[in-house]
Amino acid sequence: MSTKIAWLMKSLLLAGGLLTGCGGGGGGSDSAPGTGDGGSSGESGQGNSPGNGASLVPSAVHWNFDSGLDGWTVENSDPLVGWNADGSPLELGEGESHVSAPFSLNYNNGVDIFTGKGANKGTAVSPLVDLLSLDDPNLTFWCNFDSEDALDYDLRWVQVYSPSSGTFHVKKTLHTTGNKGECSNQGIWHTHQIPLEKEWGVIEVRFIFDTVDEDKNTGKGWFLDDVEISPGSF
Ligand SMILES: [Ca+2]
Ligand SMILES: [Ca+2]
Ligand SMILES: [Ca+2]
Repeated sequence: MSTKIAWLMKSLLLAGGLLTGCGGGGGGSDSAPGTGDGGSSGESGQGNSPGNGASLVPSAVHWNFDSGLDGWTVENSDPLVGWNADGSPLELGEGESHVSAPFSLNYNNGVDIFTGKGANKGTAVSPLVDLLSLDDPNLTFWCNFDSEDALDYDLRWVQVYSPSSGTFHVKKTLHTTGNKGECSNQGIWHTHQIPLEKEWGVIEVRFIFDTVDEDKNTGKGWFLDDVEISPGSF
């Protein structure tokens, strides 16, 4: 059974509430424009504190956002639009705005990404995760979006960052134009898998959305669910 199929099967179990905990799956990496800040101020979370206020997840982890932000912190440029763990808007594409019910991590105001006050931007930051105990770790997540089909607007990035060293291990651009690339399935839930390296040690995952301007912000935004860091083997 391929890793992809195994991941999809596991995710279906997760979506059905038959399994809780962790799992793994798929990706790549490339460059992204400077989005170096975003912060990792502490919130609730699992594990011991690494000393900077953020929670430390000691090993494999799965975030379904069904009871809230699961320790993730968010920073939004405009209080009218931003990252939340919620079920609004409920519908997305031909389906719902979550994979595992009832919530996903999503960037919008419950309707769209328009504020009437210009551009808006937000960063969602995971709790710290220690990769050292994980063999062939992967970051896997379900993704869906409804936004401007453009290379320069309604931008989406995923990053993997080590706060202790200030190192970006992954800066991956997910926005494309013309339905190209691995994240071209607008309105359709799909998975991404990004290989990590245990030697990176303690890392955090960041999702960043930036409208860049106030035009064509009638889309519902960006949606993520069942984000997971886990060993590569099944
Ligand atoms: Ca929302
Ligand atoms: Ca969920
Ligand atoms: Ca736009």
